[in-house]
Amino acid sequence: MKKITTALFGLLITVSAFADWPIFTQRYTADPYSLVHNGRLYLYCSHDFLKEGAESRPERGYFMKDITCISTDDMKNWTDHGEVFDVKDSKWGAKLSWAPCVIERNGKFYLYYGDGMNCMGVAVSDSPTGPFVDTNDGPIVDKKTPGVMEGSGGQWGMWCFDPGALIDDDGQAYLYFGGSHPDNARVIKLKENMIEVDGPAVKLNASGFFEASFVHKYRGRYYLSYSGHHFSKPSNIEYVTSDHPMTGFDNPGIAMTPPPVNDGHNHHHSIFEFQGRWYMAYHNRQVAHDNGVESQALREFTRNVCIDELFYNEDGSIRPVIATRDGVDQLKYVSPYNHPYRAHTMALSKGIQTAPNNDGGRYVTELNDGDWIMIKGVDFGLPGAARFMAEVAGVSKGASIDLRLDDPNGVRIGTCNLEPTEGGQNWVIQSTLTNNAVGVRDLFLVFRGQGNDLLNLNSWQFEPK
Ligand code: FUB
Repeated sequence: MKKITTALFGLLITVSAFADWPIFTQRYTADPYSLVHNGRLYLYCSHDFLKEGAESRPERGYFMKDITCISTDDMKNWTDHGEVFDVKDSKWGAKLSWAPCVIERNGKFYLYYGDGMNCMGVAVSDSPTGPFVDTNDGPIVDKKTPGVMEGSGGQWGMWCFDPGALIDDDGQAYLYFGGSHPDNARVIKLKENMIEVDGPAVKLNASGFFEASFVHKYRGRYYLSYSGHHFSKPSNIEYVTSDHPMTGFDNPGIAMTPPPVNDGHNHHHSIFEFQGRWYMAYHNRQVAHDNGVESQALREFTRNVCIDELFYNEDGSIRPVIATRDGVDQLKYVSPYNHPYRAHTMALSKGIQTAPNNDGGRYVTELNDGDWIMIKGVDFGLPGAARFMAEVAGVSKGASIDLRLDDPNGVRIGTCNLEPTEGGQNWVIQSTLTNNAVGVRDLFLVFRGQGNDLLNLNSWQFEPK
């Protein structure tokens, strides 16, 4: 938490402000891959977790079996779309889903994923939020695909994973991938159907390449960025550029040094433009520290996604991204009036989970006394809010929602004492009068009561004065 001084209606007041990095805290997420679609930014992430091993001890390893998707339209409040692809929906029987990449073509969304380090599959959906299903008879690329193993090197051999897709301006699609050694960076053409390759894989010149291929275009040039020099620490995000998508990559540069609170572990990223600004998404291990995962060896497998702004120099080179805890601007404020604001969109949270709703969205659940969600930059305006309404279900006796500004213990603008209700998804609206909710503030909904599972929250809204 840090103190900030802010000007509100001509008064200078000091408030405690929570930092907003990491950007998603309810589950562990990693390897963020960006997709901008219809004014929203989507991030597709490996869904890290600690697998329970012998004697109920967590096991070290990347056991991820599904892909988490989150999205935003303001860069601060993130909607939790849950897990949008599960390897059980791979017809050919992939066992793992690592480091996805998603791209849209003609209204369909294609999600490429690594079955560990062995090969890659592709799952398809009509919606950016899934469900994605892989109906192919086998992986789209594996070590038998022509060109994959040719000229490969390194003590661990080719890691056939970490896909990064690009559809070029002429419609030709490419898949970049590979890992473990500088000789293992590859690109392969995709057919128009996006689920088959077209010709052999081609080796790329990518100085210091280790893993995590990503390709974007800026001013007509191709930028191949990747996690590089992994074993001669630090593990930077490095890049090379070219005028051609398959050859001629050169002019190595550094796009980001290792982020803070990363414990010397891996680095992974994506680069994208959203509403006229450029950003890099990446991961570190902040949430694991916050959750008290004490062992550094285990924190390797409990990552969380982060975002910072990215700037180019005049000559097109990338200025190394600076990792900040609160450096990204909110692009628009949240309007609390006239429509329900879904509870699974938030900037920060404590102790909560989300679960799938009957209507295809998600609701906030697993609420115990003192848990909260924070919605950043709520514009109450003047004269402000008169009433708060919550769409709740499964309310236990004595449960309430405390409405606070800027901090879980900040100014209280109301308390919604809830009537008990039956059924986890029998939604009812309950409300309370509010006071002193004016201007732009961070809204904390703090859940109060005795025992576990106090209530489920589907949406909330205010009525103006
Ligand atoms: O998430 C598993 C692996 O960790 C990815 O495939 C690598 O890029 C590294 O981030």
